[in-house]
Amino acid sequence: MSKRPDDGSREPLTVSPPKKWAAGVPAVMHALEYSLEQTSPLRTGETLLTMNQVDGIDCPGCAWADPSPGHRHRNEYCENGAKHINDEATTRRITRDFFLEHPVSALAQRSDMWLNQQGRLTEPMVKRPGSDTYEPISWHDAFGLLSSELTSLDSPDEAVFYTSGRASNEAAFVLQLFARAFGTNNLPDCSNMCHESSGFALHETLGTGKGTVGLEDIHHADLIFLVGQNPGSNHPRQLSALEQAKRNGARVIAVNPLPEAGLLRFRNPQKAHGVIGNGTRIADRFLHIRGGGDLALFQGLNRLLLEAEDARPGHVLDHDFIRTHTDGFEDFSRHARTIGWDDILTATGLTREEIEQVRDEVLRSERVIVCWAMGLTQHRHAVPTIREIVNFLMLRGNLGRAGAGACPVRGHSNVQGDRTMGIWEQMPDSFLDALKQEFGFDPPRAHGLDSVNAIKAMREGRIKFFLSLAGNFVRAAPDSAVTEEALRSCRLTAHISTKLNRSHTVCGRTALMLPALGRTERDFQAGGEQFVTVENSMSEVHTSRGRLKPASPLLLSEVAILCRLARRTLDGTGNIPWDAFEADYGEIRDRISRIVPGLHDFNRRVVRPGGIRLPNTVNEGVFQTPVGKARFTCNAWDMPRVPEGHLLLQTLRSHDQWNTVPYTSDDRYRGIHGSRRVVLVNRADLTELGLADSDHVDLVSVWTDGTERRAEDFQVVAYPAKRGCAAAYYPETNVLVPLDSVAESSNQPTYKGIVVRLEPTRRRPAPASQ
Ligand SMILES: Nc1nc2c(c(=O)[nH]1)N[C@H]1C(S)=C(S)[C@@H](COP(=O)(O)OP(=O)(O)OC[C@H]3O[C@@H](n4cnc5c(=O)[nH]c(N)nc54)[C@H](O)[C@@H]3O)O[C@H]1N2
Ligand SMILES: Nc1nc2c(c(=O)[nH]1)N[C@H]1C(S)=C(S)[C@@H](COP(=O)(O)OP(=O)(O)OC[C@H]3O[C@@H](n4cnc5c(=O)[nH]c(N)nc54)[C@H](O)[C@@H]3O)O[C@H]1N2
Ligand code: SF4
Ligand SMILES: [Mo]
Repeated sequence: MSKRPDDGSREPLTVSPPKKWAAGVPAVMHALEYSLEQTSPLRTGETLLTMNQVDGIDCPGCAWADPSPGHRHRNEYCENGAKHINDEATTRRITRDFFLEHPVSALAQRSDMWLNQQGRLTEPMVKRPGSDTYEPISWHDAFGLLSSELTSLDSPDEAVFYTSGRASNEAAFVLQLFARAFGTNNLPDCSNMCHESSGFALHETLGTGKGTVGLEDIHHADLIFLVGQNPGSNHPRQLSALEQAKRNGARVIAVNPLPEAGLLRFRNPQKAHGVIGNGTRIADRFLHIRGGGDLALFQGLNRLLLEAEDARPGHVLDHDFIRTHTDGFEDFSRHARTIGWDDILTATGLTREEIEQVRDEVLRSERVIVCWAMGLTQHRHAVPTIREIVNFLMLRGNLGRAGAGACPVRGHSNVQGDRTMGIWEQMPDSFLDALKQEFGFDPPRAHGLDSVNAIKAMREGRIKFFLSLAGNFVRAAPDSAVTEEALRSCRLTAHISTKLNRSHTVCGRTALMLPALGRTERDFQAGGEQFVTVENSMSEVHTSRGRLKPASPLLLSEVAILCRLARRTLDGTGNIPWDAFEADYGEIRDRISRIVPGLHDFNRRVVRPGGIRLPNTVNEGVFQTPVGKARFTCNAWDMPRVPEGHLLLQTLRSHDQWNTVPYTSDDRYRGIHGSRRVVLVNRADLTELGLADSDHVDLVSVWTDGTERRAEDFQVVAYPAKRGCAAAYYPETNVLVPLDSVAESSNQPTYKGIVVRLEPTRRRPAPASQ
């Protein structure tokens, strides 16, 4: 049994009732408190006042869209955006002496929170074979090491290049260009673990992997579903958009196994009525669904809509839309009627009346939007679930028109842009052909490795080189112990990062830390001051310009790091002007404009206020599927199978973390303070399991490979979670997620669908060290 790791908890756990509203004045206070702990009032002002403004810094938080230029508030950010930006703008620094005091083996025992709190990385460091300490290395020597490892590989496919969604379009484009010129499509990214299931389902049915709605559509919808997402913590300004939609008469239906604060009521801190009033009710209807029950919910709704059409032919379905734009309706309509109510009610844990009431709301609404996030994508049957949502939208023509459509709410601020730039192990031939034409080399055509398959290949000794552009792969990936062992088997691991994280402590034989400028910082190159571009969840591409002095004179920009590495390694493959790219990012955008459809004249158009909205084919009535139409699909009923005495565990974010990086051990909206090692369980489940509130338990995951995966010593919190459904924080629980437990087709880890049993903790380990 492994020792309980230090999780950074400082206080005993205290629990208060979950909050019934999100934001308001406390949100502003918490943001300021965290910001001032990290940095000075002056720097806080400099970052926050330009955040999300035209010509300012794009928030490095989530991918929610900004209002159009004339409609931005002076403080166009949320509590969490302020925390994210000041976490980067911190005045704390890690210097070379730090690593003398903290060898790698000691850092590996530290919590994710502690590692992040040490501040910004300031110079390149190397851990050499056999050593336990990072030591300084010049950039020149670091590139030498990287390129000699790369050129000594037996095949380019022994290298893996991971990207996290913080990376700018320019850095992402340069990375994929380098990887492909080097000869591999091994370009896994955080999207493999995030919205991959959405991409697969939407591609298959609509011929595009992206959402179809913009902010204006949200404002003018009649009915908005929020399914499997927690906007109060993870997309806080979505609440402002919902508030506006509600003022225009919209109704909101939230579907979630947890009654999240942000789904219930919002007190807008930017408005007087949000500061002193009761705020706006968000969800008019809350469906307390069983985890993994969403496929059955939409199957039930679709069946009810078809039956409503039988009762009133010509009044329910949008026959025009179905006839003109879709394929497969007859098969779907036959199949949908075979899904039985017993199955639907078992999977959802809802009553038939609840689902019928939703049908009535749908029938009253002209314009319907479905928003979703990780609560849908991280299940085994995620792809069929999202396909069923597309069926649901198409039945009443809720696609391709104002105020209606599909809204997968993206996570990282530029995760969507990175894909547009070619960060995908399976880019289509059209993109690769365009690269060939532009740069005169033949990109590899065989699909590369995604995140899960990259770990498997490492485990089998097929990968020798791992480079990561931002992110924290070791903590983001499933099956922590397996992933760590896989990474350690590499000859070289290297991370282009701003802050210290656990991935730096899980080293290949040689390990490199390559510290980069962050988005908040000024970026001067030979061609003058640079800006970068990003794409939000609504396909808007715009600029981001840093304002702060760099954390250290030794930092390089992500683009500079990648261009210098490419120049050292490639020996002239392709006609690629790496020097010119580094000197002036406009040169990169020029090339992008000839490769990515919709980004023509990129340099000129992107600097206009509001930037460029990429065209969405669906909204133009064009469906790029093999049949040239949107496709209805027949999806078999499915739900997670949970044996007696077990619970379905979802692993999720607290209010106070950025993905793998917890900021504090509190989760204000859920009333949890002082510890992240908690598991939220319905009180009736606890009684049935013979457990009591605040008992200490180990979480043990049950998987077909017979291996026992255990996360030790969690405290039980009785919580209004759906019966049978537990929740605990990521990344502490990633150790429980089997590498083979993935969504069908998309290969996305099933972080929200893990079968566990709770075992009383036998022996409480000594308190964690700080
Ligand atoms: N502050 C902050 N903001 C963030 C992030 C962060 O870590 N911190 N991360 C960013 C990233 S990369 C992403 S992808 C997004 C993630 O945004 P979310 O998807 O909101 O993130 P999660 O915390 O994973 O929450 C999932 C939600 O789905 C619900 N859920 C779980 N299982 C099911 C289910 O089976 N059905 C239904 N209907 N609901 C379910 C959970 O109860 C929870 O409310 O947030 C982005 N924004
Ligand atoms: N159990 C479980 N696991 C999950 C999830 C879940 O819901 N449950 N969610 C999944 C999802 S949706 C995602 S997106 C992934 C997230 O996975 P990642 O994107 O890999 O992880 P992050 O925590 O966002 O990465 C944080 C690190 O990025 C670096 N960084 C931050 N800003 C910059 C920058 O500007 N430049 C550079 N070069 N580096 C920077 C810092 O060093 C920081 O430590 O995790 C996935 N894993
Ligand atoms: S909603 Fe997202 S993008 Fe907007 S300020 Fe908050 S964290 Fe940043
Ligand atoms: Mo994500």
